[in-house]
Amino acid sequence: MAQSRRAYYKELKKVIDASDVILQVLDARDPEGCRSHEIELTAQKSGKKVVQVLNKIDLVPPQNARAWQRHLRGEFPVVLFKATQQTQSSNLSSGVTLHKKSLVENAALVGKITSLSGAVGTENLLNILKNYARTSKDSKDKQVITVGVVGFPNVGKSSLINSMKRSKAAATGNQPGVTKVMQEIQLDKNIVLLDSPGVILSTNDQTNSLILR
Ligand SMILES: Nc1nc2c(ncn2[C@@H]2O[C@H](COP(=O)(O)OP(=O)(O)OP(=O)(O)O)[C@@H](O)[C@H]2O)c(=O)[nH]1
Ligand SMILES: [Mg+2]
Repeated sequence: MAQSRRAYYKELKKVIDASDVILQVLDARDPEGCRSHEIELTAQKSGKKVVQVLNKIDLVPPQNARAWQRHLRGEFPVVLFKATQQTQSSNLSSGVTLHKKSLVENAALVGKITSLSGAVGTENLLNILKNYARTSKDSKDKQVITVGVVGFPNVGKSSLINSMKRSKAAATGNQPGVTKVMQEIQLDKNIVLLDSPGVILSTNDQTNSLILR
């Protein structure tokens, strides 16, 4: 376990180093608890932009999500997000024509299925990234930016990437540790997303130095 932990740190460091923009994915149920101030500071110190994404907003009351958004907005752009989940439900909603009677009788279930399909926040996020791509200084005429997607295990980094890409480009799962190595996904001609393994950074963790220095 310690071995894989170390390997995950190395992959995370690779992602941070290679990125112009860091997307920190936070679980809307406990955004402060899964925030890494170290990553934010390191990124900002080296001139990288940081964007906070409050993911899984379908699991909290809307007013909570908005309160967290207001709290973080003083420092960072914040996007409220719900990723598409690659379960049978999303297949169902795309592939099955439901009988009118069953729609009425199973209203709750149908509601659940339709709420599972379709992501929320992709447009917003894309606009922010496109804006950075347009104004990026390093890449002059090419205006290509690399966006590192980082965050605690299981917060939905890979699901977010798939929702942005509108396909299953990155493996996801309901267990932490699904993503093990850095993965590059071309979103469009200007934006490259980097998926990273989830790593929990605590302030008194010695291994932090691996990432930050
Ligand atoms: N309800 C809900 N579930 C989500 C959302 N986004 C992701 N999930 C679920 O959360 C779990 C983890 O998603 P992943 O995308 O694999 O998370 P990850 O951050 O890439 O995880 P690691 O690669 O293991 O660090 C999966 O079961 C997803 O279906 C969301 O917006 N809402
Ligand atoms: Mg992942």
